[in-house]
Amino acid sequence: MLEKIQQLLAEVETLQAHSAEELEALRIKYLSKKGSISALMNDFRSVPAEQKKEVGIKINELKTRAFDKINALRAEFAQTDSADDDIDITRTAYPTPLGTRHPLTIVKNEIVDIFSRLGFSLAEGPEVEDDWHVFGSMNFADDHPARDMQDTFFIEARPDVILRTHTSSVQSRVMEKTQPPIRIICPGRVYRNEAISARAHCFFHQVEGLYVDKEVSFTDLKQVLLLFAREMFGEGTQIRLRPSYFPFTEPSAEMDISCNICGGTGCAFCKHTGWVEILGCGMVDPAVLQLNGIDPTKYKGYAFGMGVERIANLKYQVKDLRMFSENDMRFLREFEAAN
Ligand code: 2NM
Repeated sequence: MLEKIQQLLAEVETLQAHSAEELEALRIKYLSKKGSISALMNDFRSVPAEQKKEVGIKINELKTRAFDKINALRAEFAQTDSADDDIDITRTAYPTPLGTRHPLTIVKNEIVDIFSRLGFSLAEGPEVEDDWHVFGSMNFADDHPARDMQDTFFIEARPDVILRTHTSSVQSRVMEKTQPPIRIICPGRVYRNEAISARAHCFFHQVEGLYVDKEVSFTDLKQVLLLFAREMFGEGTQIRLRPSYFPFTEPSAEMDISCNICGGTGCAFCKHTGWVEILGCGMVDPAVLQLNGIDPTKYKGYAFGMGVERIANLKYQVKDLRMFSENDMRFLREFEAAN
């Protein structure tokens, strides 16, 4: 019996395993209920009484050694395993997939591209603005409701620091330092203090255009906008202009396009009118030219502004405006092919 224990002790000292399976086989061979150490325990009953103490101590020693040895081998495996974790051999060899452009960026780029082809150049400016460039220079009366805290984000204790509510502030900044001809297209994010819902958000994106020169007419405006509508929504697109009011233009108009979902026959999207509104426009009020350092007796201008979300909705029928700012990958991946 003592010989058998001695032999197993020697065996245990030299154990080696090259895989988790081999290690498990060793555990079963030595330590399981049917293993060789358990077998020794069974034989223990037949050991003569005077030898029981010595044999008992030896079996326990063997059991501890076997246990420690197998645990030590397992620890070695755990270490080499975690080093291997850095290399995932199941991973594809192809390059990491490219990201996609945001739908609003795709639409904004398309709008800017169309106007660039008509000779408009890109102008951008700050989102954090002052009262003058957003309201004062744009002919907003001192008591105009847009100046109200209800509509505009103010910085506490700094009444002259606001978030722009339209990108006209960029056009003011260009006019105050450039003399005509001016032909610019101004895309950017704007902010309004509104409760967030499926139809409104506290920020959205605009593209505004401005053309100032010696001879600029409402007819020019109409023709440029017709061309834009057809480039954006297709050759068959019709436009119509309805009289409107803006503080910075006179006369002012809102432009509809024939509904590009039903083709003008009437559907839920166009509320069965066959037309959908896409932008506001007008002849720049001479007072605005004057306020921005341009002589209104020499120059005239037209301007227009549109919401990028609105155009994107028309192109992609996005039901909830919040989709544009939540960055849900399932939504964004829909536009993989669009750019
Ligand atoms: C709109 C509608 C109509 C506009 C006017 C000007 C400026 F700088 F000339 F005064 N910029 N943008 C304008 C005119 C914007 O957005 C719906």
